[in-house]
Amino acid sequence: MKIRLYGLPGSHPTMAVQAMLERKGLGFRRVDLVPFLARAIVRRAMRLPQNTVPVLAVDGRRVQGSREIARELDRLRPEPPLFPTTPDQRLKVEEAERWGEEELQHPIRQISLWAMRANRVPIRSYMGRSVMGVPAAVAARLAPPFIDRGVRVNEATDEAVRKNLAALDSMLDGVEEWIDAGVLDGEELNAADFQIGASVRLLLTFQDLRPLIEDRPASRLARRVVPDYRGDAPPVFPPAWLEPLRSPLTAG
Ligand SMILES: N[C@@H](CCC(=O)N[C@@H](CS)C(=O)NCC(=O)O)C(=O)O
Repeated sequence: MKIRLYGLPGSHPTMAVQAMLERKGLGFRRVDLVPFLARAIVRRAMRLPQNTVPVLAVDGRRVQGSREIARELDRLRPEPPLFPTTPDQRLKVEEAERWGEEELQHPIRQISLWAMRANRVPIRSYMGRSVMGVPAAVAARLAPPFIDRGVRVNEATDEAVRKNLAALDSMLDGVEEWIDAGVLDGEELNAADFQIGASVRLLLTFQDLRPLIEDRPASRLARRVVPDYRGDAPPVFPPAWLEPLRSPLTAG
């Protein structure tokens, strides 16, 4: 079986799928596309309905979207399972996974894109050796206009990012309620752990966010899901935007 994972440098849903593939012990090759060009490649060349990554190709057959791919991986290799077998428990994991994809993933995408536009230097650190055959050092130099477009398309405005950072504490509280309830961070990692953990793990690559969240159970889960996440960004967010994370009880 030949498996390829198409992604983007730094992409958290791509990392969620990568971690699931590794957990399943499935051999694969990761191919990172050029940001923004990926849209045309995925939509036109691959003829997929959405213009986003991750895309998994299994012997040439393509599956798009982190949630769809999780189900495909369970079909391809049932053990260890990504979803619980009891219907009641499965529903809970599916709800957490849905929230991770629909509610958590995008604010974190906006935060990351905003940070990459504010300081281009760390872009290189999020890349592997090459991006679509272009050496990473060159790809990093070419990246800024693509990042700018990503910022526009994803509406990663100052206002949105400030709002997302203010909401982060309560989002992580929600993750921790699921951990307490045994839906997340159980003995066996499930699809929701990967979906949510990879997103929180991306936040931990930002030096100014890291000390504010790293001791939280949600961050411990994130490191369990993805022990090593490529990328490291120096402080970039205006201190006032981080205030709600420093003193969550007085924020608002
Ligand atoms: N929510 C979907 C979509 C993920 C998504 O939006 N991926 C971003 C990268 S994190 C993307 O492909 N963006 C296209 C681009 O920036 O050109 C999933 O989990 O698969």
